[in-house]
Amino acid sequence: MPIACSLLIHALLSAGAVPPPEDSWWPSELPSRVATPLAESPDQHDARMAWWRESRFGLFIHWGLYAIPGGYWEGRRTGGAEWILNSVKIHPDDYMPLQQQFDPVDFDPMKWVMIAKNAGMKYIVITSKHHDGFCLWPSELTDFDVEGTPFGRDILGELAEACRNEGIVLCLYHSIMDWTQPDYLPRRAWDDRPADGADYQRYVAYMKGQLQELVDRYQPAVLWFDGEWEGTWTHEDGQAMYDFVRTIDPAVIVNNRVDTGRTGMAGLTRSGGYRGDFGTPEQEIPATGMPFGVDWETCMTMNRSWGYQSFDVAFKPTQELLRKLVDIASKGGNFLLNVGPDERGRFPEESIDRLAAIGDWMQVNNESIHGTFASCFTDLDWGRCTRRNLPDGNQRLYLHVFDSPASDVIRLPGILNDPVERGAYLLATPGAGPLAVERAGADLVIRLPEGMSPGIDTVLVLDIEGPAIVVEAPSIDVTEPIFLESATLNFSAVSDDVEIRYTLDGTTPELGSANGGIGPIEIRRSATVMARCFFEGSPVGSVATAALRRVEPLRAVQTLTSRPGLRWTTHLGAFETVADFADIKPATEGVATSIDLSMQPRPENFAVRFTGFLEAPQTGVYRFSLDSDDGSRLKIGDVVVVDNDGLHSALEKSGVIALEKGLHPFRLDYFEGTGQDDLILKWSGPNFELQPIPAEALKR
Ligand code: JFZ
Repeated sequence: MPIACSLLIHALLSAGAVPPPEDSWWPSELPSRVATPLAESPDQHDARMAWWRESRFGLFIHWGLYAIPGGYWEGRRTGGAEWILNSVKIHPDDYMPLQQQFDPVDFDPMKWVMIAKNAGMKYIVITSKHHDGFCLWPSELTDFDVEGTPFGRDILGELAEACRNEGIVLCLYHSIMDWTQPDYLPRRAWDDRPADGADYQRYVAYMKGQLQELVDRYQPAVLWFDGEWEGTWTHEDGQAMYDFVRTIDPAVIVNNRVDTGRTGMAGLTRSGGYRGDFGTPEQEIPATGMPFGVDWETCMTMNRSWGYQSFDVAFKPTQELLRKLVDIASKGGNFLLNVGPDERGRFPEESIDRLAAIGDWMQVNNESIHGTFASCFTDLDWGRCTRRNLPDGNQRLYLHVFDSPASDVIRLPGILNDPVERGAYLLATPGAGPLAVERAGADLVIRLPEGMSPGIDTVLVLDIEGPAIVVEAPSIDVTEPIFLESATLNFSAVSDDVEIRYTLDGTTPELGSANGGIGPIEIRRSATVMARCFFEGSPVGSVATAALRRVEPLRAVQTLTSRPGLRWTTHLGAFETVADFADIKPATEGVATSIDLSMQPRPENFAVRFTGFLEAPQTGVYRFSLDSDDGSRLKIGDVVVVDNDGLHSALEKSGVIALEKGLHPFRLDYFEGTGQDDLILKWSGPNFELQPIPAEALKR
């Protein structure tokens, strides 16, 4: 289908072809096409992300051939769900014939869409293709698709239409890893199909062709990539794929698994130019949320599996699922909750029940989720908070009471705004008498209705004057935790209405302690700094602490001569820590003037050691940031400055050390097990920002 057609469908969407919503809130219109998709301004970016940010809640659907075995293979309960081909080591020739059994006679896309919609979900992400390579739409580029099944129907097409009719946004999960497509590499170890003719670049072209089909046929609003972690998919492939899909559909939103910048299960995107519009924490919720402006979506199963397995009945209770939704919204993220339909196309009863119960709550309280943003409080002992800006410049707080408070009041700690006159009320019964709100120093205290038991989550509404100003611990600004002669400290708080008091001897600051609000402070001795805010004479928020240590710089060494470049050696083996290759003799050796993996002897199971000297341009404090996949360790002199050891995906760690001007013995150990590989070392120091170590500083 030509681009003109997807243009038309976007036009239809914005022209209101979607039936008008019956509830008060609805996603902003999907943005229309822009001429230069990749050079978007912050405003254009916000416009593209708006519907997604407002939605907050979506349905993930993992469905494919794997629903037929459903975790059983050859009469045995094997588990594995959508990974069964891999977990049971099934040969593609034994797996692919499942296609002939795929006949989900109960598939009813309208039923699915209504279940999602009634649960308060605004979008659906379904697997167009999972790791097994089977396609849920009739693809021109493969026969391993739904067209070749007894069922024969275009599943994505029918679901897209049902979504369109109900105003649910259709999104697609698309796997990069593909266990059956003949050009995909690496092959599973038990897959003995001849790999001679396999051509990974042709596989990438196949993917692009399929994504073009998907965009043309179904206009997915999100492309949710996955399976990017095998070493064959590179950062360059990721960048190119992101740019490709944004070029064929400038409005599309793309997750960060398109590129190689994801940090494991935590799912956030590392710094360094990695593509992706949002982070993808998996089965977990970031403990403290993310800084404002970082978009993320937690995906989670209701039981333990993504794909269908009849025996997996470990479903989380409704209360837990709903409170996760609220917790995520209170941290500014989206919740993508999964259902694995069975081989007939039915959602498990347990999933249906839970979504219905969530829907009952959302019916009354959805205003406290959709279109809201993160809490202004880091910690509330009675529940969570979400917020919305009101047209008059005031702010609405939704106070989600989870647990029966010990008394009949809840406390909003450290909030300096006054409530607007109306007071607080229950979202479920706005007309009932208002709840009294009183100021108690820096806190607001709200009286709960008598005998209230919160149930899953009772939502109170409180409008406050202007954007929330909440006093917590002051921030202590200091360049590094170690210093040579002296260090400069700065304190700051969110409001000038509070005073900052600090101590340097590890005692809790009191009203009579030194005043931290009058400019920078210089210290010359090691200190445990503690600082706290005071409002009208009383302490507010917690105590901030920082340990600052005065140190001697590591002595430089004298060498008779030094030459440019570090010496490197490579070592072969399946290592799990950097110690494992200490005694393995080198496979190759040479000299490098930059730290990278250009000398890597093979794609997997190898190690590299760099040795020589690092030249510190000045005496001072240096920070080293070491990002590697898998493990690495940096030693300067006898000091382990950064220990990033062990088998892991890309992970950044940093450490500080004070160095005298001159040469210092340097050793960097790195190893790669399997999958992607990466090694990035950067430093910052006296008068320069974090950057790669220049060739001039590397000696031997
Ligand atoms: C991936 C898939 O393999 C899985 O089948 C499902 O689709 C899920 C949503 O995504 O699972 C992953 C991906 C990455 C990690 C763990 C599970 N990881 O990096 O730790």
